[in-house]
Amino acid sequence: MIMKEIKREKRQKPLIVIASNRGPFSFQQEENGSFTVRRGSGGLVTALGSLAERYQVLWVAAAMSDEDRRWAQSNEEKIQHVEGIYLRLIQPDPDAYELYYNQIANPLLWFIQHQLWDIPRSPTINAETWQAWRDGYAAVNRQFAETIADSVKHTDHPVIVFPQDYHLYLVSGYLRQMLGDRVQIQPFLHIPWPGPDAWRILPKGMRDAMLYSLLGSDRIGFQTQRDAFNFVQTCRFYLPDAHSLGSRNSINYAGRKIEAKAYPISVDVEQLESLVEEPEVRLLRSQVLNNTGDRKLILRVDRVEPSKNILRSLVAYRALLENHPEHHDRVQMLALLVPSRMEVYEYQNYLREIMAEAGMINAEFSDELWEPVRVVVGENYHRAVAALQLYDVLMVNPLADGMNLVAKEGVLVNQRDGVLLLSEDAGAFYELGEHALIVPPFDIYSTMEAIHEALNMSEDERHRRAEALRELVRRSGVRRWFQHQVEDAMQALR
Ligand code: GDG
Repeated sequence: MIMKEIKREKRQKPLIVIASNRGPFSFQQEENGSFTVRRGSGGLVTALGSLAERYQVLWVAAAMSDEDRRWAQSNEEKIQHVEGIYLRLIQPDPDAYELYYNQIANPLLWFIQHQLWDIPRSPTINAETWQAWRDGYAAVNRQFAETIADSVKHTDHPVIVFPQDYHLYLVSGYLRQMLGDRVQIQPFLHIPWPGPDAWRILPKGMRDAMLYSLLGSDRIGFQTQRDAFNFVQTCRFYLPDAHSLGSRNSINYAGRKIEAKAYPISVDVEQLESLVEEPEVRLLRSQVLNNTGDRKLILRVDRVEPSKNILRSLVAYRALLENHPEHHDRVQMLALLVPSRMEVYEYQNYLREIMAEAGMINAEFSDELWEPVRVVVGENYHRAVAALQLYDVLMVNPLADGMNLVAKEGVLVNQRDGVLLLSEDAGAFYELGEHALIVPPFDIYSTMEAIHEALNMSEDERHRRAEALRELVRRSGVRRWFQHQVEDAMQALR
């Protein structure tokens, strides 16, 4: 019924299918049984907002909570129209989902792609890993593909499917088997794609399945050229029948040409520029200001995540206070940390180490008026945006990061001509690096020197750099990011 509706409506327009682990909405059930919808904050939701007027959009995602599941079960129709988007939630078997999410995607793939393994000790691939791969990762990916195939089977529109990120590497292959060439398949990977060496950790059976599946796509979107290039090299290195004929940006496989292309993600410029005017953000801004006083603010905003390299920035800050006592009582470091994967031992432990290091810095350097570093753990996006307006130095020093949106948000909303300290291993480096101070993520000495340089930078230079950065972000934007991907897929449909 709903598919017939999709069919009648906007007849000539392509149907865009987004597939992602987490969907754009969450549901809450009220006492009277009805559901209220809460819109997620991800960039893709925003990007689609404007596209939904021009295209039909179907979003397939996994139900995240019992209420999401109840919402999905309460509807006779499998696909519902919610805020301009058609939505279909899959309900994986909880055991399969656990294996897919907590055994393969988050520990194994995330750790390989951010190169976080301490390889003399881990990982150990054992029978459980293989079972998690088959009964978890592959099974849930197949369920996504089956759901997409079922949702589009009656439409005569051109269909473009955009599977998102490392949770769904096997969707392209399954979909190609199920639907043949009648769909365009174009995954986008939000996280880094490392070179061939990093992938030796993944056993050949899993690696081949993942790479061959991705080669079932028409083109694959990455954050940077570097990721796209690494993907091409990985395929050439491991797959004897994948070639790169006269191009660094595509693979020829099974008579088809699969493009690897960079689409750097960005932020919602309009939304952020209006958010900073909201009363709640203003209030939080004055709280941050009260706390910092007239000291210079060195800020970082991250999930508690080892790849963000929070600990080394604290160590570098300690080195600054040791080597440059002129900054005592003139600076404050503020780390706004969003809890993430707190059930995982490595993440808990990482947070403990951060708190201990911050505590030691305060123990050593504070006086009755000055608290050298504050670490605030909790979720508050408005507070993050408020603080980003006030930094003198923004510390973005990840070991590996697909893009890092904090860097882009920061330079857009900052009001103090603050200086961006940016790791050369953040995707954002390729767009913003020219006007930032570059910090090599492992090098604490250079990081300390960069903080010192930023704190001493002339107003003119700060202004020049900050203006250039702001303009770069203003000219991009998340709508354009997605529009480029849609245009490329449309081009191929013609
Ligand atoms: C992955 C990739 C890639 C901050 N405080 C809160 C909060 N934030 C916002 C930030 C920013 C977002 O969360 C974090 O985005 P990042 O890009 O910095 O990092 P990841 O979460 O690792 O994102 C990354 C991104 O995907 C997009 O492709 O750039 O490389 O790793 O917008 O301002 N959000 C909420 N509460 C807070 O307290 N909800």
